[in-house]
Amino acid sequence: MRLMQDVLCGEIEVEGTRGLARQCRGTGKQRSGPAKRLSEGKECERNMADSGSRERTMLLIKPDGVQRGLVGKIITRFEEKGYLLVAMKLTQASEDLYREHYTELKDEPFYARLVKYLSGRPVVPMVWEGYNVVKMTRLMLGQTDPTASEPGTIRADYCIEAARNACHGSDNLECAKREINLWFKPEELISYTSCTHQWIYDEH
Ligand code: IDP
Ligand code: MG
Repeated sequence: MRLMQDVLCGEIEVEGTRGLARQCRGTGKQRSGPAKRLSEGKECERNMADSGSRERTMLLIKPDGVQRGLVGKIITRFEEKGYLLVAMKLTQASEDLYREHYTELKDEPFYARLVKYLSGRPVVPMVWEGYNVVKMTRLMLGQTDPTASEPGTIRADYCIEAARNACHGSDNLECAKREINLWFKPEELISYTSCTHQWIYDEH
């Protein structure tokens, strides 16, 4: 399958996301309780260095999204936008993995409940690639609280509560790199060029 695609489209090997300077953890993200945090929605605008059409982000369809049959609908939004799927699997992750994934939230009152909710349940982690994909994914998801999200976003269209908001998207490039490494082995990331690339990007 991959060989066929390489022949048809021309393989371009790109490993990981470019332009990463710091780890996600320890970037001084300040939190002062759920009410303020839910209205922030700005952290994804940090460190948006332009890494071109090969920028990558981590998207995770959470247990509620899987159980409610939203996997196909969510994937379709990213495909129709023009982003490239470079990794995906159905899996059940451990508490330890979620503690690591959400380490910056460990002091939040909802942290233990969040980790327990997610652990051992079917979820679909994915990696998507494309220009400005980290920031655009956050915009496509909407706010953490679905009631604060704009209609047309995934969380506004499909969800009601923050604790059941269907999917996770990386906050910024550093987070994206850390999360991709946490959820996927290097060999699970497929580097290729879509036949549609030239119809999506004006690159020479
Ligand atoms: P994000 O997913 O929009 O980036 P974060 O602040 O990183 O939001 O929080 C991670 C997840 O924790 C959220 O997606 C949501 O499921 C859950 N969460 C966030 N705030 C609350 C809350 O106030 N009550 C319950 N769950 C919350
Ligand atoms: Mg987050």
